[in-house]
Amino acid sequence: MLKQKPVYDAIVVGAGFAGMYMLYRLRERGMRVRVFETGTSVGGTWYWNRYPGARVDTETMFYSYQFSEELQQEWNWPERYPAQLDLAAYARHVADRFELWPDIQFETRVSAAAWGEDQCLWTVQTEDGDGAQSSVAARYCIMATGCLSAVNYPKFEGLSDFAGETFHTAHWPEAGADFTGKRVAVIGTGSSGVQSIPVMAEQAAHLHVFQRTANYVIPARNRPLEPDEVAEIKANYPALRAQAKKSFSGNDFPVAGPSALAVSEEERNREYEARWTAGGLSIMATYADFQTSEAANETASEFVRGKIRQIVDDPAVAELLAPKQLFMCKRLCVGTDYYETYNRDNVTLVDISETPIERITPEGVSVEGRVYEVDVLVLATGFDAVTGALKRIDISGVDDITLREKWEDGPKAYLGLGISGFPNMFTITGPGSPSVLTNMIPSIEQHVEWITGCIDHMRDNGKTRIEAEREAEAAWVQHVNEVGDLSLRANCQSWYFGSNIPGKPRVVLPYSGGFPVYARKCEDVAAKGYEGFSLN
Ligand code: NA7
Repeated sequence: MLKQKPVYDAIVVGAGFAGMYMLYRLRERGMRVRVFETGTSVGGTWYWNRYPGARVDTETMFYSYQFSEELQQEWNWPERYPAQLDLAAYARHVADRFELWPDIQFETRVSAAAWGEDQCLWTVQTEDGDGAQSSVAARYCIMATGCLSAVNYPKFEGLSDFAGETFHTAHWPEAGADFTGKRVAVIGTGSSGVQSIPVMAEQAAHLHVFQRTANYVIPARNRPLEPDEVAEIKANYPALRAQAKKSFSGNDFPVAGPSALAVSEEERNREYEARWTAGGLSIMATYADFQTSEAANETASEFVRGKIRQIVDDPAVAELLAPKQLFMCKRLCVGTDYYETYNRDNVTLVDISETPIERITPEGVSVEGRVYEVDVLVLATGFDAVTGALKRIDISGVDDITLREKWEDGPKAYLGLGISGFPNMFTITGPGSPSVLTNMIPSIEQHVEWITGCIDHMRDNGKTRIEAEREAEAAWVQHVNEVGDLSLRANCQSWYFGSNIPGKPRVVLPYSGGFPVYARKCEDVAAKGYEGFSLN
């Protein structure tokens, strides 16, 4: 079927943790691979999100690659939740260690990708930093574009008229920003706002926080890692990693029991208290019925609200900070001194839940006819999650159908790995895979290894074209929606469902059946000769 030898065997879009590992795996097989990356270095999310206080909120001994025993033994994480700088350094170390640099072209944005049926090739168009365009062809096009990479710039009227400096947490300048003595407004109280607000409050003359929805924030309890605990984890890495893969989120958080309602209030609160004291995300695994029983969920919600009331001095402010939605409806946040920050004299919480921001004026932020005058505007407004980065590229498949047209009513993809009508294109942690509901790096590894196995199978069987079948895709999308709708999360407004982006169709983006079930399904599909894909 192949009429022309492609320039590359595979093009990988993005040099974050997914793109780097994909490059490593394919190159190991002797494939000619080119990676295109908009940034100037590797790391993806951990390259762009340089806002003050940015750090991972998954324990980093486990938020790291496991494909190389040498790598996981030699790298030393300094803290329980390393900062963005440490994660970016780790990404660069991986690129050094596996000599990935020569195959990555930086400051190059992929603007379009078109499938050519005649030659069974993708033609990928790129733009460099000066706007110069070029195109290259490849047999496979692998999207390692990230789930949280397409920045959400809200369309506030007057935003471009603002006279001061404007920053977005997900697109922070490399040189940093100094807020000393400045009046700062931050819009958004998701994970990025939660992490940056306490740090900015320490610098700013005054910080106004504009909150549309209060979130649940669990203390991180970040600290340096002790040599003993590092040694113990490293000595037991294979077993610990294997155990984590058996858990819903790939994190191995201990579950205290099947139901929060099956134990006494005293026992329940003891369990919540222990996890609050230990810090981090493990509280979300306390009881297995948080996503199925509103009453069970309410026990955790009320526990956190109680903590907020204890920490925050002003009862009116505490009430505004107390979330109204279900626990874990939106992504649980992990912070350091988040609620304590609202006790500072230089921090003001502005509730915009009922009265949205009217406009940005040259002087500041206007709400209910009052202008909050500031020197700096920080947008902590998140991402067009999961599908945004893919839809921002002009992707056209069989019969010139575009991905944007195909996904007009929401993404349709088979296992979040392949898309019918878009042969030889793979998406790493695409829509309909567990992705953002799990520890991302193990999920990335599982996808990269599956794609590599699939490409091996194609090569070994003399195949050059693979496409997800429409029926298999439709059945998987239906399953993703059915499982997603079972969870209480489905009743909330969140980026998991696209509801943070005006006009984005409301559909279930990640698969909520859990990592083990999903990984088994992928293995099963492969074992059955890539069931649901047509191979030619
Ligand atoms: P998130 O979690 O999407 O948070 C964005 C925040 O910005 C959230 O509080 C939003 O309120 C708020 N927002 C967004 N648009 C507006 C407008 N137009 N007006 C007022 N407020 C707005 O993004 P993050 O970057 O914090 O975190 C993303 C993920 O990174 C996180 O979940 C972790 O997985 C790591 P809303 O809740 O929509 O009412």
